[in-house]
Amino acid sequence: MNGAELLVAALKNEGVKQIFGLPGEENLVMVEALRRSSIKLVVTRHEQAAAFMAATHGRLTGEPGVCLTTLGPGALNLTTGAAHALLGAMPMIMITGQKGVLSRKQARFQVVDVVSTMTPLTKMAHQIVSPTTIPALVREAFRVAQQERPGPVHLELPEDIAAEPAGEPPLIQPHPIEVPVAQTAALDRAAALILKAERPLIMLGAAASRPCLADALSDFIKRVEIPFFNTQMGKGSVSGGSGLYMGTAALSERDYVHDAIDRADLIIAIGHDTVEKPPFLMGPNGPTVLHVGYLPATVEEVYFPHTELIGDVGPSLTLLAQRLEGKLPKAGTLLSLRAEILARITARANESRYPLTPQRVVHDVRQVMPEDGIVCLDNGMYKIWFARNYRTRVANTLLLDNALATMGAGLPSAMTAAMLHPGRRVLAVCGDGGFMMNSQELETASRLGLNLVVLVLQDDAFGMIRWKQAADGFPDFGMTFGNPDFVTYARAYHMKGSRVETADGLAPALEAAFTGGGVHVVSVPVDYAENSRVLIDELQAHAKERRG
Ligand SMILES: Cc1ncc(C[n+]2csc(CCOP(=O)(O)OP(=O)(O)O)c2C)c(N)n1
Ligand SMILES: [Mg+2]
Repeated sequence: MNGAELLVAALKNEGVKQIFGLPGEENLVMVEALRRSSIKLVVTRHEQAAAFMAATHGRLTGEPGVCLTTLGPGALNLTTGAAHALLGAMPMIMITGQKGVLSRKQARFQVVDVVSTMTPLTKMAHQIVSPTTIPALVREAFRVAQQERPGPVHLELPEDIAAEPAGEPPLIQPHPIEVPVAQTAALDRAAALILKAERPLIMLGAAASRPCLADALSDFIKRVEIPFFNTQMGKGSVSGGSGLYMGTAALSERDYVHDAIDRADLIIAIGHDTVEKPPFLMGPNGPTVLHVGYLPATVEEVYFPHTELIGDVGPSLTLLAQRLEGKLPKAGTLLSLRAEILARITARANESRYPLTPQRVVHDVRQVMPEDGIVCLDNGMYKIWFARNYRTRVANTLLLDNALATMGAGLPSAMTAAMLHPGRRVLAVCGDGGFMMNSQELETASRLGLNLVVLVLQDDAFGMIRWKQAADGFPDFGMTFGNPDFVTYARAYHMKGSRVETADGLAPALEAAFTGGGVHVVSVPVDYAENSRVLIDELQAHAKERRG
């Protein structure tokens, strides 16, 4: 065995089935080792997409996704994906090539210090300097990537180490990671706090979406019957169809869901991660906050929990429910606000206007997506509308990035979702700005034979920034652009494309696209006048109403 073959064997030992990547000449020994292994090489058209795909694999399965690139330019193209996985707590392994370390036959050609570049963007970044270290390094990389708080790990494999004879060293067998359960004293303290609350409210944050947690969390909510809201990344962690869902905090204050948040005397924040835009702002006079998490909360100006319940969240919640079940007559106090909040949020969702309103887009998408269908958002204005208005009923069926909040991840993340769940409908929702950042991956999606619909919201602008520019009183400048004809663009990739031409045309266009199979691009013109009308004017009027 050479170093690369040993690395591939160690990856296989970790259960890796595919590697997303775009190799260079420094990876050729590794590519040859992959060719002769059972691990599939999924070649993308840009390294950033490979990283987004690997990160989404980590997010959806809990097992690190793996990506591979060359040195220098290829490795640097992984940086945004690394940050996306680091802030989003997605387990991922990045393997990059490098010129030889034992001799420098090409001097400094293409050489940059990738390990140093990756150090602040990962949980661990390491150069492999000898094949002997590979079994331990790979095991350590997977342990670190997977362990709470999950995230990316970088390994650099220089080409001469890849080719170096490695012998047949034994591999290190992985074992499950078990997080300790919260201590009895902490459980008793948390239970006492909840038992005396008059108006309790649960908040589900980003870590509530860990794939292994869905059942225990749903069970806890059902047993204690305390109403809940979620952050954007906590969306979908519990059945949203339950009568306890109060809304999603897509804004930090003054949205309708804040009517409940502002009245709560106790917020049980499960899995909140302060990488997210704050779902509410803690202040000196606010409610008591109990933080429930795998790890203690980071203390911030806007988030400083009064007490914590730290440990494996699922089993800890089960123990907490045993202390609370049937003893919370006031659990549902804030439920009286629910009907009003949800009615305000869904107002005018059926309006027949063309171009379509964002509320109508969300409404129609929900109609064509089955309960287990997966919607993957890129980043733009529509993310706020989907976070506020889209109801989820199955865990991890709305994937969005409210941490790095990078544009360009929508299509690659949907491709991984479609690979992992070939039997489910998968929809990427992108703005015309974000779509064009990684639209070349349409070719990858079609080469992989995926069934996937890509909805492009067309406003010929970086709409979100244009809206903020206007909201902040700046003149309209620098945010508009032209677009290709997206139908022709799709056809150029040998796939189907359609354009929504009427107010009622979106749902049928999506339905036809899903029924037709393969990769299909649907473009829909969107009218963002609703941003200011609802998110500024209407919410300001509502705040005044509440004060008065
Ligand atoms: C990679 C990256 N660049 C820039 C931004 C800042 N940004 C956030 S939203 C946005 C506009 C997105 O435009 P588009 O994709 O067309 O969506 P829209 O808001 O128009 O619906 C920009 C530029 C970002 N989040 N990520
Ligand atoms: Mg746009």
